Amino acid sequence: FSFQSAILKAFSVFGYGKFSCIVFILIFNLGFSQHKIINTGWQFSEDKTNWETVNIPHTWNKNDAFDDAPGYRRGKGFYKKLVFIPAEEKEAIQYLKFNGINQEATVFVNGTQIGNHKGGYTAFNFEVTNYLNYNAYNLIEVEVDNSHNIDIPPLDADFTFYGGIYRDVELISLPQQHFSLNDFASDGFYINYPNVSEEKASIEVTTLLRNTNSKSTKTLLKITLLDAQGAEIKSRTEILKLDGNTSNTFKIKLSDVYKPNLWSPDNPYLYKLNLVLTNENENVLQTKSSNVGFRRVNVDADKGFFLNGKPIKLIGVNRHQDFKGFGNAVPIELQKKDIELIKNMGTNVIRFAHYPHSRELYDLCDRLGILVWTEVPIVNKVTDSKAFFDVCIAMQNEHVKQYYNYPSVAMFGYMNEIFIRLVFDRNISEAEAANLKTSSFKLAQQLEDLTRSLAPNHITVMACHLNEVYNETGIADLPMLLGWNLYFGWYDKDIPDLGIFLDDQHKRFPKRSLLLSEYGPGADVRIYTKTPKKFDFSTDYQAKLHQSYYKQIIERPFMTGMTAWNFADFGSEFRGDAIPHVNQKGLVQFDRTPKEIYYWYKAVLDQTAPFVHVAANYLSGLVLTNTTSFPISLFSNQHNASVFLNEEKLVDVTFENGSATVDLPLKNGKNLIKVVSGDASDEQRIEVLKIDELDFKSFQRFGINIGSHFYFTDEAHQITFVPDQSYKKDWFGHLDGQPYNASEDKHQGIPHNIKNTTSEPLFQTMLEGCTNYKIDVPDGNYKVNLFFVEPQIKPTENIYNLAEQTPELVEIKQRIFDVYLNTILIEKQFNMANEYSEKYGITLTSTISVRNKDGLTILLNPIEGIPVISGVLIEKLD
Ligand code: GCB
Repeated sequence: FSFQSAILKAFSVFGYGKFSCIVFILIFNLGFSQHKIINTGWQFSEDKTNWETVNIPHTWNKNDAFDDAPGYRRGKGFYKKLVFIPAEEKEAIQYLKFNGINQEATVFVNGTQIGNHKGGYTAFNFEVTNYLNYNAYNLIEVEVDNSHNIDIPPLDADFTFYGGIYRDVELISLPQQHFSLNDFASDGFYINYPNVSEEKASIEVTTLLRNTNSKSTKTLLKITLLDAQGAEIKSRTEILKLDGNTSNTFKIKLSDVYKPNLWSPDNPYLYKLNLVLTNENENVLQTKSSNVGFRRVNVDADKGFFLNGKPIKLIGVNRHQDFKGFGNAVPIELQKKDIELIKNMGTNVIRFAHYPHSRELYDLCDRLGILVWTEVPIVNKVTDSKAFFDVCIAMQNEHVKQYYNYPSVAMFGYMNEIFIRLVFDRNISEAEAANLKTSSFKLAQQLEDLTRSLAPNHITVMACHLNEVYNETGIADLPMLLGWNLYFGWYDKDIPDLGIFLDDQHKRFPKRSLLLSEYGPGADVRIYTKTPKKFDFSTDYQAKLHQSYYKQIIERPFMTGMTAWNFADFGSEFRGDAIPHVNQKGLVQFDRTPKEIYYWYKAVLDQTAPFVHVAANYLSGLVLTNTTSFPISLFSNQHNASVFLNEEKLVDVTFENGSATVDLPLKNGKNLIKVVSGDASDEQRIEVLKIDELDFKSFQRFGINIGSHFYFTDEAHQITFVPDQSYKKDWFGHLDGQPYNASEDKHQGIPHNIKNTTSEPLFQTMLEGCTNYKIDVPDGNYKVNLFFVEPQIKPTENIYNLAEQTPELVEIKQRIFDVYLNTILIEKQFNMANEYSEKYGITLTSTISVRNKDGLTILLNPIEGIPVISGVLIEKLD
């Protein structure tokens, strides 16, 4: 009976949490392992001259990826830190482990380069034992580089490649015999489930045990399986002889578990596997543990996805890891909230796109019950070079091996839209195109083979964009499950074309299993309309598209499921939707505030408790012009509900596809909307301004979003701009002009990334060719703001706006006009392209006195080209 075995006993009786620190303090000298997280107090510099103190997670691009200047700093960043290594650790084997550095890292210890790693989203480590000084400070330096590098994927993608050390850095001390860290920075053991059924399940553990001593050494490995309550179910101890100076592989099988509690999204039952490595005298050398979830997954081309032999429709989201204000350096607790939000929405699957995310999140998916598709960032294009292929193969090895033991991980992927550049780059020659097809296929084949051989309990996946080239090249036949990223009703055709496409694919390729791996329109919560249209960025169009897509997928049993693009808005530097540098297809905003569509998904997916929701979150400040009612959506997982307006019962509604719409006779001022269904209820207060006449009696300011069919609630101007209309007497509207680039296919012509404003949707939509705009205000003094932007300056090319390339924008036409308010000249020879070198949000402000019941007329008098105008805001002065 030794002290060590007493400690070991304590472990098995009380679990590891309580005792680990005592154990660690008392027996470290005897060889116990230790992980230190060294995130604080790093020095960072962009030029090795000016240093600042930073903590990990860190990125140098969290601001410049969102500022007005195009691009973000892609280059080098230097980090350094002093770490004291005590004399007591002299016998230990030491590693530095980096959990995520984007995208290339070169590491130095005390001035000596110890290694280099390529790839920004997987962990790596280096053994540093021989480079450390004991009882002394040691200098760790990391040179990070996020420059474009043709040998590192992703070469190009619709997201920002923030540079920096953005996941934990660890210093690991190990005894001479330990779980190897040398197998692509995995944990040194892999859990397999050779068979899983309701009757029984088996576990096989492959361990890699390293012995750095030159002599062969006897060790004991105790493997214990505990149930969710911590009770021991199975245990096995093996005496293992470790050869000297090498890694030793052992396969150990536990006896079958009968009537296992199977893991699923509805029942995320987790067993726990503990591994305790001891020396001959039973002194603990190292302990490891892992979630165990008994689950079996497979796909059927006609019947969809199967979990534990039962069909399950996968409905969920894609996720990117960045967050407003943080870039990719997001505290892990904040990231975990994402997974909780996703679970609360009722989803059963996440696609971690387009790269492996933090491992803690996969652990949470195990616990909460969310199936996972995880992939490496080989996106848009490959480089046909050995160096690129080598990085890809190493990356997939790291990915599969590091994420292998999470039972939630069902699907391992390796490519996204790999032919998009081939299809959209204008200057790719035919020969280059042919070569790209061959090399991409070759790489895909290698990655497919590798993934299948490494991960026998998983499904291999890949995602394609809408193009025949995936079928022609045969690349689409490689994975076990093929994902299509489909944007019908956005980049392509119309919403109902989704089903037509899928049916056709299923007919043509009846043996393929399919998943809708991406879909969704951009949506800005400040934009809403009664008449949603493609590319208006309204939350209403978002609702329309998602609701229809859901129906179309549910109706098709052959579809394994769907993952919305994207869970949250995310940073994409070159892109501008209604917010610059942000892709706004999220179900929640960049700061994770839910958009209304989030609640609709909850209504159709989450059956855990009765749920109703009033989708009027953003309507406060609504301006009703000449109308008494406004349609408001209600979402619920119930059949029907009662609607109350200002404490009075209005109507009973029935929900279809999770949604119902009521026309609410809102009153001027505060309104309380309430929905009740059984025990569930929700209410929303909104403030409404009713304007039946432009008399400026109950209001002082009035704004029109000229050239637009949608409302825009603008924080900067503290007003909701109302949609435009053609002129009506005693009211307002345009007498001539057309919405600029109104045709649905012309969306790329809408100016993005407008500078000097946060009111993009006000500026982005405009009338072209309007010379005469009338607003019939009563006599009095007014301050008038007119809003303009020159839409032709510097169009940004965006390959994701697939429907159209815009050569006509290259020929910029001159546009000069005089601006009058009634008879007063406000701006002579207004020539925006001449005055501003960039797309600028321009406001012309002037006061005017309206007399003789003239009302207000905005006159744009063309001198050259066609005038444009984006909006007007009128304020009564007295
Ligand atoms: C896609 C890409 C994704 C983009 C998305 C979009 O197909 O896979 O990375 O962000 O489309 O929003 O255009």
